Amino acid sequence: MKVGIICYPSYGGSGVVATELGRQLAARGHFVHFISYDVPFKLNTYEANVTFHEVDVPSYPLFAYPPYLLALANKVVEVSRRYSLDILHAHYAIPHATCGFLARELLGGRLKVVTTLHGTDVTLLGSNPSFSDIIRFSIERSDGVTAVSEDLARVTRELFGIRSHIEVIYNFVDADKFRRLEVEELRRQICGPETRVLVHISNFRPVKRPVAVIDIFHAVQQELPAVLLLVGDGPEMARVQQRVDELGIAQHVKFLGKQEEVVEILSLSDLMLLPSTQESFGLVALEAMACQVPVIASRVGGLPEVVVNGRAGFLYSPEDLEGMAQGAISILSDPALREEMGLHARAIAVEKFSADEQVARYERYYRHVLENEVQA
Ligand code: GMT
Repeated sequence: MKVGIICYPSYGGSGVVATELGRQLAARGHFVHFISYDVPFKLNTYEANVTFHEVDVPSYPLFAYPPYLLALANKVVEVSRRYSLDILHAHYAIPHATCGFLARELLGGRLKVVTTLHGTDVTLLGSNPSFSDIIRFSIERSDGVTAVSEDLARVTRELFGIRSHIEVIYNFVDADKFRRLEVEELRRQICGPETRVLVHISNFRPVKRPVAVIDIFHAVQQELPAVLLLVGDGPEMARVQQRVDELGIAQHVKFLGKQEEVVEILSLSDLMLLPSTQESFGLVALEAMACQVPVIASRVGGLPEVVVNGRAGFLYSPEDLEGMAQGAISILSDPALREEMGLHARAIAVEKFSADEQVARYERYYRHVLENEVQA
């Protein structure tokens, strides 16, 4: 198949999933065309069967806001004509599903559009009156719609009253790449043998609650020798730094900034903290699990489908920071429990969320859409 993929190229789960899906499809012999304003950050090397097409938005004195959607749709049409795309896979509803609709109209219907909903496109933007109608319209006009968890499919149906089928295809992890590495030497450089290593990886948006991460860590660190690795950057970073200073724990918190590769960091880690207010799936939790890192997380959205409570970590209501700290302490103070949970977490990642299985499901779904077999 010839597949166009439109996604956000910067840091963020939807871009990571879209890029990894494209690479896996290309490895299976499909021709994949990424179309975006920049090269997706995980697409950092030559890949057979993969082409990137950059969208340029011309500046013009009348454009207070550059019309990216229009330039993107125009580029999709151009690429589709040149390479005879079969499928356009839009990751994230805004503006990509809308772009799919526009491009298909411009091509007189000669393109099938599959939209994958990733979470905040529905849960945050979907309830914003500035976008809700266009999101509903774009979802309803897609030829096929997938969601990354059962919970997200349910929320989408409830929020928009959508009655057509939404196919749930879970996010996935390359379990050969995401595996626990031997990093004892590196770990020795970071902390002493008794020190526990906690990690939080995100884009530091309010929905991730990185300030709560600091509070949970502080409670843990009062009971056990511990360090916290913070990976990523974003709008909450200044508040995070302020909280670290207020609590006087700067020497225990390491700011690592944005990192392209996190397998080594996860391999150093004993526990991940993810106290988000909302999480449609929690890709970063799955990556941690694949590296045998148990997860303490909020019982929200799709997280219970990923972090199996009591096996891969513990889930709490998002307000229950005290519970999260106690859960972290119980895992970190019992090496056998930590090890056992790590192994369970890896087993769940491999058995339920393997790239092979989920990518094959996307392939099957594309074929259904191409054959017009999408259930109404
Ligand atoms: O989590 C983010 O801030 C980024 C966002 C995105 O769209 O890139 O992530 C969403 O999509 C990811 C990939 O499907 C999911 O793993 C995340 O759970 C989801 N984030 C939220 O629902 C908050």
